[in-house]
Amino acid sequence: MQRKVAAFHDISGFGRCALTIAIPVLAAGGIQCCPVPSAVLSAHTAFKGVTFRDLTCDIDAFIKNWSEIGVQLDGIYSGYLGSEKQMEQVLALKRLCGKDNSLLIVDPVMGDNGKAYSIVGTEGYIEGMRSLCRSADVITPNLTECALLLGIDPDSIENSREAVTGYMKELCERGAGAVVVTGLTENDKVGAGFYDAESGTLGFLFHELIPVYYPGTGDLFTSVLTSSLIGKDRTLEQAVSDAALFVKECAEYTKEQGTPSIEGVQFEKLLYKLIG
Ligand code: PXL
Repeated sequence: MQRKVAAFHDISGFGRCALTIAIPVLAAGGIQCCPVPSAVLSAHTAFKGVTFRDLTCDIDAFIKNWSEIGVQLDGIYSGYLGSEKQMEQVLALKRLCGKDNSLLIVDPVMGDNGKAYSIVGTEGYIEGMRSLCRSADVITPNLTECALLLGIDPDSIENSREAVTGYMKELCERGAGAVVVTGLTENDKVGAGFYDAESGTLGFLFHELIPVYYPGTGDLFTSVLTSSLIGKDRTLEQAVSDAALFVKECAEYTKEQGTPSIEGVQFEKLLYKLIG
């Protein structure tokens, strides 16, 4: 049976992030992606003057309708959320439409490079994301998001394997099933750490750093991870490896093509690598 995953993210018309990445990547992995648009923006928020329409008011009825028409999900994958209330709506979606063994994968999108995104207006938003992460099977914060979740000043978060192991274990103690920390650096390499509390699996994976910052690579990483875990029954370690490799290949290709970094990575011509 083909698997179904709800992708609860914004749709940003320009700039490659959120649903414009999740839908094609999950589809390439053979999954039926069912989008729940958290907000509609003209472009992602690194651009100037973007429009923003929050869709929180529509989502209770949206989920109620899915439950009435019998939508049964193998996974719920959340990313950029438009409001605190949406964190509860992600949980309601799992309760009402998730199969018994459905996976909740939460990318706690809140910031990058030591800075919170504009959507993170209040401590309530961060507290809501902490609470959502406590119910998740897998969370994929970058180091900035790790700091926000743990209440550490993002400027003093540490990048060492030892420190990141401690952060991952603490996030699992608070309730997450497994944690993948993205965007780590080590000797001119970039990579991720992963820890699964149930199996005790702990590891780090690094590869060559492509020296350009592209927005949306976190969304690409977690979309590939979700596609590998749910669509291909890969282990956490294999899924982290699939995701890291694909992001690296897309960044390398985009750098060769020389498109503006603010437009994100060109993943479209490489999607075929995710098929099968
Ligand atoms: O890539 C995360 C993301 C998702 N959605 C919107 C964003 C960003 C990052 O800037 O602006 C709207």
